[in-house]
Amino acid sequence: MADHPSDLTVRGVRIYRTLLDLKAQQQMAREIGTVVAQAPLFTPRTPGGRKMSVRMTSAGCCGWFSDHRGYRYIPRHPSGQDWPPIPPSVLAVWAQLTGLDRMPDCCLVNFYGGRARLGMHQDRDEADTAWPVVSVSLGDSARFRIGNTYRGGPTQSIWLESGDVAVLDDEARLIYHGIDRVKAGTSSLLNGGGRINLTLRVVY
Ligand code: MD3
Ligand code: FE
Repeated sequence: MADHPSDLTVRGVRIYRTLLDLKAQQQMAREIGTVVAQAPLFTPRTPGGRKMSVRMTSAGCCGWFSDHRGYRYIPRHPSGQDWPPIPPSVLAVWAQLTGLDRMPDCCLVNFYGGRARLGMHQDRDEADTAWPVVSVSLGDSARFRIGNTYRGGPTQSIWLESGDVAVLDDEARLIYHGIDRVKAGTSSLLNGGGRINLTLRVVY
């Protein structure tokens, strides 16, 4: 794979800067628009009862969900409809970067508008966390905070921009991470602004 000069690895998180050029970003944004039209964004609640500021939906055979009963994957959108299929352009990025024959079960779609943020957390709702996670950023730039495999301790922050793709595997797969803020007006990719992050996961 052609290396981009500004690609970098931070605490085991591999970041491919602008892996997607503008045309590829536009294509993916259109395909995610179709997903959102079929499976509208909703506002999950934390187990503590608070509304999350990030709105979410999913594609694939299951979708990530949260309410007072906890975090989990569910087989249908809260509307009762099936989750739409994961778009081919998204599966192609997974295949290219992981080299795996196994395709992801879930593409979680996170939408950040206004002051949305995501607190520091670990991703461990999947049955086997040995599988990698792939993350695609589209739209406005976001401050991504990378911590440690334990809660607390020193962190490092970087900006994720539209078209950047991150791969989380090995020790980075169980690292605490979060999004501190999104900078409005840094991208014109999405109509109405904001940021979309896609995370591809093997769940079962
Ligand atoms: C590190 N999403 O959906 S993407 C999430 O930008 C999530 O919406 C953020 O954290 C976002 O769970 C961060 C980068 C990312 C994604 C998944 C990871 C970093 C990760 C899984 C394990 C470790
Ligand atoms: Fe996460």
